[in-house]
Amino acid sequence: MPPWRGVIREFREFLPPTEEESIVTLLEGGTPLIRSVRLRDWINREIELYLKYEGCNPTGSFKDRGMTLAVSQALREGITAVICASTGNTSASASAYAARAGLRAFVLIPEGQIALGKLSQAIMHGAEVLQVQGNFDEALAIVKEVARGYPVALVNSINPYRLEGQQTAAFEICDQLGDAPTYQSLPVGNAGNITAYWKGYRRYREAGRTSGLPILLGFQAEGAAPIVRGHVVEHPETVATAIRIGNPASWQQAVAARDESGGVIDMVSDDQILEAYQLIAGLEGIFCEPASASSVAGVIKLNKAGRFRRGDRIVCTLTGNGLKDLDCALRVSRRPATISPTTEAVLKHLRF
Ligand code: AN7
Repeated sequence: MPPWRGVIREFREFLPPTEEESIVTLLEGGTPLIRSVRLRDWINREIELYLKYEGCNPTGSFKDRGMTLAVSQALREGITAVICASTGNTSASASAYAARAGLRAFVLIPEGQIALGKLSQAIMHGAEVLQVQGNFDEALAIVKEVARGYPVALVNSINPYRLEGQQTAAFEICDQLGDAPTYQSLPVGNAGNITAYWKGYRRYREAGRTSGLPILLGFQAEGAAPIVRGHVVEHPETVATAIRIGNPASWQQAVAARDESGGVIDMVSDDQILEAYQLIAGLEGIFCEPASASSVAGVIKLNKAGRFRRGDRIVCTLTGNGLKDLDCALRVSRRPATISPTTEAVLKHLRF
């Protein structure tokens, strides 16, 4: 097999054209679709469960799929700076792709509310990071205004190139499974990704690459569930900081995608998210971040309500890498024992 060339080159026929010289890529995409056995057995032995591990992207999240298109487009238009508001992953991705392209990056993040791994990424890639004393929704409103008046490309998912690129995860899942799954489960924050997946599944179906479409399942955190509750949440709160969003930019598109697919957007509690987070790591050897685990937490919730039938193929997308948020991992885990440097002390702990 030839080496992977990044999503713009791999899926050229399905994406807006980009000339070779303006492609900015870190060879994103091509992430594994891992068949779950132990977690599947824990949930329901009659279903098929697959985990699309987007934490394997170059900056550790699915955002890279859209950022390669958005930053390539900015370069093509001769724009020399990008800007975004972010709960963390968008800022990490925008900073990395801007560094690669030689563009300036400005990122606005809610103060004290993003995982340290993501903040470290933005800083390391040389972005100008501004911590806003407010939440993501407030930061997004500001960057939209700035981008309207100044020569800077807005690279949040309201930039249409972002969603074009993020469709490629759906393409890959269809290629990996040989057809569309029965269900596609995703975390929902700003609601761009679920919108992009639906676009991608539809596009592949129209091109005759699949025989049908999946039913979409989207999950918000209970403390940040505007779509489920039907109103803006002024003060969103959740352990899953990536989806701590009270007024999603792609709200209407996500609702349309949900309805067209015959699916649901539901919510899961922080406890359910953290349970799934630990199960995925402990039963499958896959470390994802808390927000990502909401896709599995939601499937566990719906399974208990009797939603699934024998043979259903369910894909849960694990949107980001667990290494980004080590504080959370250590908070929910037992600390290792400290022992004296003797075989005897080790054996005492092994309890054979
Ligand atoms: C790991 O980085 O909004 O519903 O600013 O980082 O498309 O917003 C991140 C969102 C899911 C939700 N999982 O996706 C940001 C940001 C992870 C995320 C989502 C995000 P959308």
